[in-house]
Amino acid sequence: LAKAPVATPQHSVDAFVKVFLQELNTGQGVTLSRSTVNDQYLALARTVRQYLMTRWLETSRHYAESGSKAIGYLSAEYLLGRQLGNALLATDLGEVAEEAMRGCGLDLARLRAQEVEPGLGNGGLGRLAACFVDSLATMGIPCIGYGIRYEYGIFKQSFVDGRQVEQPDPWLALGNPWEFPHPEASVQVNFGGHTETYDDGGVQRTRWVPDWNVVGVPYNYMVPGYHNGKVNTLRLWSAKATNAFDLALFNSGDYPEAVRAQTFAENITKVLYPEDSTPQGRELRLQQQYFFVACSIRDFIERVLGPDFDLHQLPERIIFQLNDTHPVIAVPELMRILVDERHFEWDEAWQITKQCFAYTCHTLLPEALEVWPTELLGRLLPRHLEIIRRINADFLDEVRASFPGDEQRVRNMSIISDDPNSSVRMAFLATVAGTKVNGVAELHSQLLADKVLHDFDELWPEKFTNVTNGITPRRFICLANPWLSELISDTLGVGWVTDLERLAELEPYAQDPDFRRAFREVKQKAKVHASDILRARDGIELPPGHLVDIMIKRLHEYKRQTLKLLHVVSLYEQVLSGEITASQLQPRTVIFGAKAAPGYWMAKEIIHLINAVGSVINTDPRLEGRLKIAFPANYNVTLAERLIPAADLSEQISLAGLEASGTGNMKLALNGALTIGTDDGANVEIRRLVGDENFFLFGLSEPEVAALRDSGYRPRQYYESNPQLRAALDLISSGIFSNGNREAFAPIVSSLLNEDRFMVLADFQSYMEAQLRVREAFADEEEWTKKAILNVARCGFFSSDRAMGDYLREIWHASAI
Ligand code: DL6
Repeated sequence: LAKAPVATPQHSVDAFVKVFLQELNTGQGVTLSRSTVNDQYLALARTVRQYLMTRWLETSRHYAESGSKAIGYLSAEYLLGRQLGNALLATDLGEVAEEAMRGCGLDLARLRAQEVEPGLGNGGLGRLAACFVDSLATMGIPCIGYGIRYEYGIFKQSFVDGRQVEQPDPWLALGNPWEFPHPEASVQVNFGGHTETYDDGGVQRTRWVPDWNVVGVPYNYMVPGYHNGKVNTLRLWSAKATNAFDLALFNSGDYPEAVRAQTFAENITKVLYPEDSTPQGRELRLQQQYFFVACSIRDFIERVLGPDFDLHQLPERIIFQLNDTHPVIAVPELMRILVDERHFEWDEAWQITKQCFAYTCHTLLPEALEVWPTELLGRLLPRHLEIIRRINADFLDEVRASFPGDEQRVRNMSIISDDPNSSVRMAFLATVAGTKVNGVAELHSQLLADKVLHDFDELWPEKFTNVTNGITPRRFICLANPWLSELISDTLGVGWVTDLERLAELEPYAQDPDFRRAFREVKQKAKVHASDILRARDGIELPPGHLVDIMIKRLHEYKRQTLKLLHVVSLYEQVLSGEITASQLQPRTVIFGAKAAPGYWMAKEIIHLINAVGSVINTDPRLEGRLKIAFPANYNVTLAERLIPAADLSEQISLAGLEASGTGNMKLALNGALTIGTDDGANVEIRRLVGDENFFLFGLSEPEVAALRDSGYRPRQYYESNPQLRAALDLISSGIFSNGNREAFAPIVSSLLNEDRFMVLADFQSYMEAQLRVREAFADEEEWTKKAILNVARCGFFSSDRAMGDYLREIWHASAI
């Protein structure tokens, strides 16, 4: 009995209602008649939790007993999205819950809407981590996702006079039924101080003498597998002060000083850094990184494996996947534990450590490759800096042995750089330590090996590999698009949800007029649903009959929201100048969803411009309502789930060679949107799979970009030689979008004309031509539908289950148990 977990409640409406009412009464302390929507949501979540609990306990027991190798996914971000719907889907309780709530006089959809999504990530990287843990649970792979329980997630965005305003996101304020705190399993994390050597029975050893510490409290989250009875764990760490406050100071009345230590410690997990390309708030960010990996490694070694485990066998039990460079400080941490605490010889410790890590790079932007000043690293983590120096010295010896006399190469590859100031290049450390280094799409992996980490590829070509990203079909098809799911299941049966390549069986149906009609009805329902959400959430109307053209992603110059905007402004200008009549416009609504990092001034100016253009064109009667911009604020996972199914056209228009992969491109294609895109990131693979005729390609290729840059790119030439482009830019400069103020958007225009780092002007003409092809294709409803169906049928490859299969085979060498 002591071993057996509680029995799962019955899968029936009556049983569900009973548990729900119990949760309401004993969990929330209210009766149904006096309960608020929040009470009801919390009780409902706790009810569904009960159905997962036995499976969770059983899964952990099974993993522990099997002694098999686990994946430790180390990620500073998990952009989870709402949990309730996913838990209902995984347990197949959707209909039971709906009926049970109806029986209680409640509306399930209303309760689901009460959930505040955990926005513990910035964008693609964090959402990818969430997709990966979902797939691993669904595939029955032992995995612990380790991360940070930020008290405030990604900021809430609103617009004031068209400008982005950021507010904190107190996502925990109304209670969080999905987490299980375990203060008894807390871990102490040290910082600062110095190192010293000492004599240990004739052996000289080094130890770290830190001068402050905090405690990491784990909060466990369930990660339910889809219909397989497995529930994995996501363990997020929260920082607490070791000594809550100084009682003497408190008694003396100096309250602020008495709680200073507490505030200081708890700041570590207070906020998610709203940056996805440049490290900011440097010291606190490094504290966050070390904090969560130190907690995670100690947790795995001491709690999961236990004190008697022989760490020589560690590589047989764990592989830590480094999700970008944020967790890379885990490498010297494991070395420190092995050498300083467990007294392994250095070389032996290094052999073990090297087998325990693999590294995924998610960027090609040089400014996004993290470097830490040695001054800061040495002050915060003095022992780790020493360890990094030794790893580097040994590594550079290896480089010298392989390339004798090539000191330039040695300098280029050194983990510690002196240019311009002494700093540690975390991507290099990860590459040296990792068993494998992977990029996230074919082109990205190739550019990593050929350019960003070229010297390393020459030294260790076998280390470099590609795993193209994927997305979970559970959230992004089943939950987001129940109408499409139903159509697919009615056509193919239900197995496709965990075997997405089976979507290929839809291919012949592209030729079937009845299926095409059904497919269009699905799109129509999704549009109506998205329209209802936008009306209620933002007061935005989606005009019926419009082509829904969607660009949803972080606001970044390299992603080129300005190119999309220039297209809209150019169409507007063509109508104003009489070059075309409004009736010649393909009725279209362009939906933007984008947050800008609060410190990224230019990105925020671009947001302002999008809103300014929107407010003018949306109200100009000369357009006859045929062109519209919709920019709902606070784009997040929940909104993505509503918008993606409604899209006709997916904008993936980054400058070639800069988007590592993209995953929105996959979600949109799998929901039957056609892509207009450059040959960048995973677009390359999407185009290859769906076929040229079902994809609108435009723009320079990556080698063309490099050649143009080398030959001296002069954006103004494009302005001078292309009347349509000039007219569009001049219209922005005219003040028409800024109440006559000609200076309002001058910085954007001037940056495009004089620098244009991301070659918007060079790609403008090609983009406009591709949009004309879109217009023509959309006019033929049957042909367009065929293309959309083929996009769905041919994109099964982009399931995160496939991506996990690739990692398991190529990198982790682990399997389901
Ligand atoms: O791999 C997930 C995601 C890619 O799809 C995007 O292309 C890429 O921009 C994003 N990278 C980041 C990290 N930036 N940095 N460092 O968010 O990763």
